[in-house]
Amino acid sequence: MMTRGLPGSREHYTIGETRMETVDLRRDTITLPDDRMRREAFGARLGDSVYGEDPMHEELERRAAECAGMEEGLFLPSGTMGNLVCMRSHTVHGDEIIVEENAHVRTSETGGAGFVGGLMIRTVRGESGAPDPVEVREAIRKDDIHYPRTSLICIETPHHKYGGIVPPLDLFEGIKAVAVEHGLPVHLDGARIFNAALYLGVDVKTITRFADSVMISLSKGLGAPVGSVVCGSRDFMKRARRFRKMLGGGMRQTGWLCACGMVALSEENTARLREDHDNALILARFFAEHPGTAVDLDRVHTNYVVVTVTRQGMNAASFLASMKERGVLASAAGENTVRFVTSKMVKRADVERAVEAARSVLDAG
Ligand code: TLP
Repeated sequence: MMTRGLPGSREHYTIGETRMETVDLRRDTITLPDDRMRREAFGARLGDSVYGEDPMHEELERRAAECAGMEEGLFLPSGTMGNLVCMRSHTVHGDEIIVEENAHVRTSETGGAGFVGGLMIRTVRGESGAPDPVEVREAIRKDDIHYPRTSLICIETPHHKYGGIVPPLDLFEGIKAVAVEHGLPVHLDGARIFNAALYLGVDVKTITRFADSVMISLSKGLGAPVGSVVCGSRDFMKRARRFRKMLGGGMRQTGWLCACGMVALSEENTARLREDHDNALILARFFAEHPGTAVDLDRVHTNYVVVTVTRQGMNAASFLASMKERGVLASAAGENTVRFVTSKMVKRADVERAVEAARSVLDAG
């Protein structure tokens, strides 16, 4: 049975007399601010950030720009708004943008690029997380009165829909070269770019050098309660700042949130993501070895594990329901596919409990 815990605490479930915390492996957006974030947030000096008067807001934007190796940063309430502000700031109404077919900006942002941005989306498929640069080149419109104008190329890392995989950097390099050749900018959805950097063993700047703007989420694996930052050149940011305001993203006393964002971007906090990757590998290896499930270990790059349920008579829904009865939550990613996402809300002991729960579900007669 599931019972609600105290505000800010994790859900609990009970088996007989034993009360245990739920192991929540559905998403990394469930992360709660830690003690350090809470302390820094309540200690922050505040001001009206729309007028540049909130000290912590200014500091966070500077720090984000430094991480991305770009001129300026901008704090926004969400990644969705960050991507939209960037897409719109690079383009004008009626333009076309080139996007990987399953990119988050196309599949999961409520069609904002079209509805709000007035943009057409042209897709190119790239199972390794990014399309082949040759296909990107072919997708760029010729100068013809019948066609919309291609004005932006979007890339994403890690790729959410493909299970947190990190596309090889040489694909980004090739796409950037095509973009330069055609005088087009590149926007990078780097919601989890610190996970990508960790996987590649490089710093964030090594990835962002193939982009003209980047969106980085603070509220996923990095654990801040709210917010994202976008970074780019000074000129670009001038336009982005106007679009943020237009979309209602001028949030006044943001210092509380930005103080959490500063902790999120600290070296200690970004380095902690390694625990999430290690925990994901423990889960992945179990499911790869168990005869009732399959995992492509070559596609476990970050904190996501995509598992195919192959056991006779079981599908994603029935597997997840049995896991839930044992206090472990994950998400369906298809008829027979489930997704586990590790985060700082899930410790090593929780991962071991999840493995035991899965073993008992899969081995049950
Ligand atoms: N992804 C969410 C859902 O929207 C699917 C999640 O649960 O992970 N880019 C990428 C790659 C993302 O995964 C997300 C969020 C966003 C952008 C949007 O960020 P928010 O949720 O802050 O608007």
